[in-house]
Amino acid sequence: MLEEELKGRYMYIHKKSSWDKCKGAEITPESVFDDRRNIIKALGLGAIGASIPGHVQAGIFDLFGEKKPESAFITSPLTYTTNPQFSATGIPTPLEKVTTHNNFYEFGTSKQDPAENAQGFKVDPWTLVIEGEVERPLTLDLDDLTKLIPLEERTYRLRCVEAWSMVIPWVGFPLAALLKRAGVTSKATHVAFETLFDPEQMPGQKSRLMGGGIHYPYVEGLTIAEAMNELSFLSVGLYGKTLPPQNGAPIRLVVPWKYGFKSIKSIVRIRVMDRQPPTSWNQLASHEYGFYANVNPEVDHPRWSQATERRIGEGGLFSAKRIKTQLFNGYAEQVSELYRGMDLKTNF
Ligand SMILES: Nc1nc2c(c(=O)[nH]1)N[C@H]1C(S)=C(S)[C@@H](COP(=O)(O)O)O[C@H]1N2
Ligand SMILES: [Mo]
Repeated sequence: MLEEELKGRYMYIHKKSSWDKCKGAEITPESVFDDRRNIIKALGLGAIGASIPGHVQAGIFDLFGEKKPESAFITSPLTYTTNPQFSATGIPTPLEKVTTHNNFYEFGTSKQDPAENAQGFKVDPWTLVIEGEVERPLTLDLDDLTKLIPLEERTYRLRCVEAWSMVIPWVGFPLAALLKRAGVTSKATHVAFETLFDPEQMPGQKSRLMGGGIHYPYVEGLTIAEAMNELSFLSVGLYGKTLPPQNGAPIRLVVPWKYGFKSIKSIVRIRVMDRQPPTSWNQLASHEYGFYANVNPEVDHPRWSQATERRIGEGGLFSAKRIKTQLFNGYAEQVSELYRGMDLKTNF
């Protein structure tokens, strides 16, 4: 663990900022969390997640006196082709980690909250609208999300601004394919995204404390060039099946060269705009989270270093593997052109 990071945490404890992104798992010692999972494994129950029948899972949560989901969310197999052009080097993070170590503040701010609180999330019916500076506004239902555009699998690295990372096999389609269907007008400069607002289903939207102080709905944005880049991806699944709610069911953005907070979950609106839209983390703490949010080991977060990252699921029980963070999360070849001549220190 880096000294700078520890200092960040220490400072947090004293500052008690409601917007500290590192409060979740970073304050819950990973060893305690892993310990709990090993107890689950020792019981022979396997992974916590969508693959476990609801009653068994409810039993697991019972064991730890935690909130019981009514029944586990059901994920279904998808039909897709694998795109070998986008297969990240590195071992894919185990499904069990991908689905139990999440940031989805609508369901609580600790890493295990989304898996515990989102199992009853309803994605059917779902409506996603594509509107604004487009020639043909679209209204898609749940079925359209997996049928409109051929699905492909791409394995991407995901680097959270909190300095942890994963390697995830997503299933989905390029954002550009959807935008081309809608026909972006010549006025378009940016694309705005919005998560569902439904406080009845999302407890974090009901309480400022549980929702981490974010002003909901969660919103994000990209420039039109970023949105049209071949890497920008709309994911409807992972590990070959539809997305579990904790990962952003039924559709979420994946922008692998940017910090994870750009990869907005459970999207209901995509609005093509003629100006830069507001974004949730920037609204909350503009000196810490910029609009661009490009992964950059040379531009530190004001409270911790971004030079290295902790690969979730690799390393031992008490130590996780730390690796060097790469510029644009290792996707410089595909995206550096987008930022040519730009000062990445001021445009962070
Ligand atoms: N709506 C919404 N989307 C969100 C978040 C959130 O809190 N709410 N967290 C973001 C952050 S900080 C990260 S790191 C990724 C995590 O995605 P994962 O849980 O699927 O790994 O989701 C992003 N998308
Ligand atoms: Mo994140």
